[in-house]
Amino acid sequence: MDFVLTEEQQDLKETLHKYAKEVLAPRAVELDKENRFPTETIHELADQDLMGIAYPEEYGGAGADSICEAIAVEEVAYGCAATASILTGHYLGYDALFLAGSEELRQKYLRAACSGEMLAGFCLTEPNSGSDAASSSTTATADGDAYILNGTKHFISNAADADFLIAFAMTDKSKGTHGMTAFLVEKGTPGMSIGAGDDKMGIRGARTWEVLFENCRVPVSHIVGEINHGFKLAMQVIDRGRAGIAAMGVGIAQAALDMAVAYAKERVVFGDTLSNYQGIRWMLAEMETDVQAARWLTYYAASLKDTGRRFSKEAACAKLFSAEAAHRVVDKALQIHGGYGYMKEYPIERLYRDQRILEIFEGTSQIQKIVISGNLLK
Ligand code: COS
Repeated sequence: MDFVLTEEQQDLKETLHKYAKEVLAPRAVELDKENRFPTETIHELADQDLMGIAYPEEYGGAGADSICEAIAVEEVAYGCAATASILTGHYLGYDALFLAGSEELRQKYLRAACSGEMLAGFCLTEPNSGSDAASSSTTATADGDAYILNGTKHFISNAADADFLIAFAMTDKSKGTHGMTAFLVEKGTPGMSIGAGDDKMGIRGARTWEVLFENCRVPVSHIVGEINHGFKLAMQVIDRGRAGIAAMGVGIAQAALDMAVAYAKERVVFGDTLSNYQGIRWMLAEMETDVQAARWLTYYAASLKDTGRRFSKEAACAKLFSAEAAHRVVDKALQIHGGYGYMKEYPIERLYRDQRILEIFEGTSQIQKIVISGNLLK
């Protein structure tokens, strides 16, 4: 057990921290205003080997460990939460291929996704099926050497820009969680179309979309894993993704804390800087404690990703705590900024909006509590 980052992890952290501050943070303002997907930034992330940082080199990844992946997400989120969300959405999009894809699918799609030549998306949520993921009404019906998909997905990250989506559909509705299957659907497949884009409160550059399947024919060779094993696969992928959302929380919280410290040192009230008032100091101390606790829970959950054993509880603990810690930290940072914190010219206003999704996507905080308590009581 070692609480010190390795040299590789520390170097990565420093390099990306600089990139986040100098390049991503200025761009974040514009992405938020324009609700624009940052294609140029995604190419830069690929150039820095981040698109598949913790996946094996034989599949186009960088072969680093999952703590490096958490550090990458944390630092990207430090500069731009929307860009970090695109990155985690990409990992979530192709992770099923890594866990259960055929060698043919891995060689073609996993390799391209890890190296950044292709962008991926995870296509599970529907208008009437979010937390209750098994209540999906998208169907896949066998037809010779293919399955025909019909249904509507929504809130799908990266969808319009993705080269492929891993879509989940019911192959046997009567079997519930044992009747769902995962399919790889390539961009341009007849019958799949991208519907309306969402106008979100925060992480606005990380566009999400409606995806429509209308008699969309997907070859049997594009099934990921086994028929009717898609629900468990989706849950495994989401467990692994939750460590990434926790890392986003750490990055956003650290950014807000740094802004609060800088502001407290320069803002003068009643003849002294804010930093010399005990009320402000106590807030900063609580924020730092939240950031540290979230970071170590996150790195711990991330480290379990590499063990291959199930870590649903630890991932849910990290996601729950980090998302709520980020909420507390950003809220206090905004309070320290006073009226300026409420204004769009200060980035804290955007962080306040960006943070909020962490308590909702990849399982709400309430779902994390179901997972954690379920593990304690089984
Ligand atoms: N890893 C592996 N298997 C899992 C699993 C996981 N994380 N979670 C559930 N399973 C398995 C269970 O072991 C069970 O298997 P058996 O029937 O063989 O025993 C099966 O899947 C069904 O599990 P369960 O009965 O717990 O399913 P529920 O429908 O009750 O749902 C929750 C469980 C609520 C935990 C799940 O639906 C969930 O996480 N929902 C949130 C989904 C989400 O995050 N959506 C956001 C989309 S991505 S932005």
